[in-house]
Amino acid sequence: MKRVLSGIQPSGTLTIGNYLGAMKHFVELQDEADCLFCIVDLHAITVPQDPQELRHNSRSLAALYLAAGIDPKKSVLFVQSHVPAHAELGWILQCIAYYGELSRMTQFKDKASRHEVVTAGLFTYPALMAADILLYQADLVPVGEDQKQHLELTRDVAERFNSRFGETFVIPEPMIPKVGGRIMSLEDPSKKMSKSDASEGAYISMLDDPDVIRRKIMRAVTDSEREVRYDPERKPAISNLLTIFSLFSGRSIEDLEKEYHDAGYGTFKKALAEVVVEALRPIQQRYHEWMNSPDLDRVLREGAEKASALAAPTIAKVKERVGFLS
Ligand code: ATP
Ligand code: LTN
Repeated sequence: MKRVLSGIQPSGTLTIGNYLGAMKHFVELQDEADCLFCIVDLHAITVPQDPQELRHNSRSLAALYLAAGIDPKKSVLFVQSHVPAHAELGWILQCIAYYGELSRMTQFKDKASRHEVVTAGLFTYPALMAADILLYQADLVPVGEDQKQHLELTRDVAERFNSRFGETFVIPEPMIPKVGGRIMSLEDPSKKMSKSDASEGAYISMLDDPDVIRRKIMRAVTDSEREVRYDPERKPAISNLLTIFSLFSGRSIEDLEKEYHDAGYGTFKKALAEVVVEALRPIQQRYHEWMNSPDLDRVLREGAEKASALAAPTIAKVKERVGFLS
């Protein structure tokens, strides 16, 4: 069986972009692969986080994973900081990764331009992400399109380590959905939908109330011309809404184009809002059940134990290979 690992930052409430680009696929993969899913709190602190809020966001993300369908009997769900080997391997890989290659990361350049203080951790972030993946010898990493460059770096660092110290790491492959790998902002279809966007109207959170979802969709920007047609070049906003509609309803884009071509944007958006509201309703309900259950903390405790045991042989081998005293 293939080993799968992915991570999400507890840096705010997940958007439907995170869900359609990543989490939905995690749930599907559980039946065919040996999966680990991580709440990457060490990554979250690369930008300032309020301690109280970070604790809440980490629990909340765990509850969302479970509510979306991650089954702790099939997958290992854990918090990154509960397994110290991530930080240990992260440091070692910082000493393998080059300054030059880290400087080329577009996520770093983008985040650095948006924050007043730029920490050293934000810069070396990709080396820690490489550690998350390589520690478990993952074959496949399901992520949204924005993570492609980080995955390439992970592969380069793993190959460099292997050629310098001998075969140690499996070289992982990214797994990026053909449709939904990059859900765009509702206010600016040239930008990706992001949970840390300054404007709430840009994204739909997984926990938004039905009325908020309806309002955000009705206010979403559209394109010139009136027809509902999939054309990402000329009609990026409507194409993004069609993608969201298709992924939540399971209907093909062609089918939706046929039904809504001449219906007008208003009718199309109303139907889309109902599809999103109904798709999120059961997830939101299970989310609140998990948040109020002591089982949530038990799942994370057990997840940390399982992940630590899986990480132990790799971190031991790495330390031996680089020449640390045992
Ligand atoms: P932040 O805005 O706080 O940096 P984010 O919204 O980009 O965060 P992450 O925690 O960094 O979210 O990402 C979790 C997963 O969701 C990753 O696999 C990422 O590629 C995916 N993802 C994020 N945004 C989108 C999007 N707009 N469309 C599809 N997938 C996405
Ligand atoms: N960098 C990713 C989050 C992340 C991740 C990982 C994804 C951290 N570690 C390991 C896949 C595998 C992000 O910003 N979305």
